[in-house]
Amino acid sequence: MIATVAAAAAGLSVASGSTAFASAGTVAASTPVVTRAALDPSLVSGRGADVGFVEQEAENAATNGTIIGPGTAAYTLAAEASGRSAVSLTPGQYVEFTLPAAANAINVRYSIPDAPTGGGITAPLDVTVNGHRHKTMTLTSQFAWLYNEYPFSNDPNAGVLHPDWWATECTCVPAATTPTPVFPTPFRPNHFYDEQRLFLGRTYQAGATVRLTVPAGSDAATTTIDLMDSQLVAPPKFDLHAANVLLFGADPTGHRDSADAFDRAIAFAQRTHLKVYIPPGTYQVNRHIIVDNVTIEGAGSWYTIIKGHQVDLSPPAPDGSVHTGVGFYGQDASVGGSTNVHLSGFAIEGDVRERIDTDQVNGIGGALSNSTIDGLYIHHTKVGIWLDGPMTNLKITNNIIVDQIADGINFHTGVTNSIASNNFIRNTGDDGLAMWSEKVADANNTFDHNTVQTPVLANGIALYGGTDNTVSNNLIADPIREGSGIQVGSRFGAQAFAGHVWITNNTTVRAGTYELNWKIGLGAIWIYALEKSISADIEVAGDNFLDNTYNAIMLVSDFPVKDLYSITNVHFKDIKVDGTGTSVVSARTAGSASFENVQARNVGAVGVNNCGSFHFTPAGSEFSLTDLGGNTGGGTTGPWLAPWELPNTITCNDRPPVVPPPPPSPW
Ligand SMILES: [Ca+2]
Repeated sequence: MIATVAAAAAGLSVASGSTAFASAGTVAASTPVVTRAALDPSLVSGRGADVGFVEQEAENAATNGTIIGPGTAAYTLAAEASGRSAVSLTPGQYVEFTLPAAANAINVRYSIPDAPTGGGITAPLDVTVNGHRHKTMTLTSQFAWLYNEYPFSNDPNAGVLHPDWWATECTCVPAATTPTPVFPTPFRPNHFYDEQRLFLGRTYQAGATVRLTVPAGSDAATTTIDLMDSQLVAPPKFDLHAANVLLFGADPTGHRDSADAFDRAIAFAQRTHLKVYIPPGTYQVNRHIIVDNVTIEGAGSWYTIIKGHQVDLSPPAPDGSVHTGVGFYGQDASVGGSTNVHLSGFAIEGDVRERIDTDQVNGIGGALSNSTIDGLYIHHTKVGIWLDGPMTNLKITNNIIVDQIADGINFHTGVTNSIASNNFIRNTGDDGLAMWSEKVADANNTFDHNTVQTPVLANGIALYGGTDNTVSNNLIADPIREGSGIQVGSRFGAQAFAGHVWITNNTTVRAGTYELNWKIGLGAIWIYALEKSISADIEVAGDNFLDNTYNAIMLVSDFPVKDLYSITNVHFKDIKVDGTGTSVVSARTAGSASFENVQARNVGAVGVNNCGSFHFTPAGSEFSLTDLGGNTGGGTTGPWLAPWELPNTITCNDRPPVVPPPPPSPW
């Protein structure tokens, strides 16, 4: 039951023509349009996470509401939506999905307005299945809506947080400008969406209709539905041969704090070499559970919910945290870290509503060597999984990490021989997946077959330094601002890149954001020399860059360091570029790269935008391209890699007109 692109177009036409139908109350159920990252699944086959749910975009469903987007401008509801489009409903309106496969559970991604003074509101959403009222969900914007400059604010009325910082809106430093510019409020609103899971109470077959209706009287002036996921959740798992937390006093109703009971169960399990089992229920935990040499299994992430509220710490903790909250933490690396920890089959529901970088309020933290994290659902924490190494041999598999204040997963400081595979990451407030080689290099790690969607800030996947790391078979969609699909950057005090960097068989779509400070478009992949030259062996092979908002490939050094750092030893091979708003390659650095079998089509500007390091001497650009053959295709300006561009013809135009490409199609 995989719909085609043609069916998707049909779905759109039903939706867009729905107003006339709506007045007669006869909107027909549409053919289900299943997508992955808002694309026909056949276009991303074999890439990204294999998840247990199917995605349907609201903009492809039946509705009497209003389709918003597509649009990529930061600080807009459309840009943060999957596929850059969603459906906005006023009270009384609905969107209706037809199940493409049997399902007993749904997940709704939505946005409702903030309170006038911040802090969020709640609002109802009625769910009917096959015309029968099932339940009213209580939507919330308490975890959405950030404003202003880093590290952001929950106050929509606040003036600029850092008047002594350069602001792109006025192209000035407000505190040093007369008269002092005043920016309209809310200033830089973002992080609009949230998502919520719901059991349907029974299994419905393919063809059943799930209608989401905003009831009359909702406090939300508009309720925007981005998408619905549906799935057939397996029954809960039971383990009778384990240390059951209920026997140690845990409360599955969520009324009493269960943290001490968890500690007792873990201590018993460590003594007796049993697993810890957490049966179905909601368990209140408002602090870190320290884990070492223990296996903790839930009944499944839909059944076993570990949920906490944020707690103020006064005085601050030794690590600087001023809050704590629910999280499973290994011992700190400074005392040796933890080992042999295995966590699986439960949800962590945090309560993080603001970004405080010194707070350890992550879902999983600490140092976890020789360990596994599998099948968790991590929601509303600061970072889903933030490791502070040195540590080694961690496997992170099959997790869903959504609605985070900062990153999805970060390998920070000396994480080695570890892998994150088949994870699904959506709506992070910073990089979806990152390796940050601060102080000590991350080495021999792999991010493989993950899906990353709609990071509202920064990149889908980012490598900041490191040795012999791999990013493979991932699917990355819809980065929104100050980042892009994949970044390889010498930034944030990271150790230099060394050995190889393999970026292989990934697909990006609708990537390449508008860099608000530089006021130029970024590439879907961007290699960025900010603090060091980049000269490791970078192999970019087998990747597909689809529907690139600007260029597909960018190599850049920041302008103030353009004569200090270069990017060399980069090799692109077996690449498909389907649609660029501007060029295929944008080079804004000294250095070189080779290209072999890089096929491009629907290119919106000259194939290579070559600025080099901006000296514009008669010798040509400071950046050279090597044509190793097989580089075909192009756009309205001719072949993308034409002989006249080689090896270093200056073609510098950072802001050419953007030609929106057609939707991606089978190659
Ligand atoms: Ca959408």
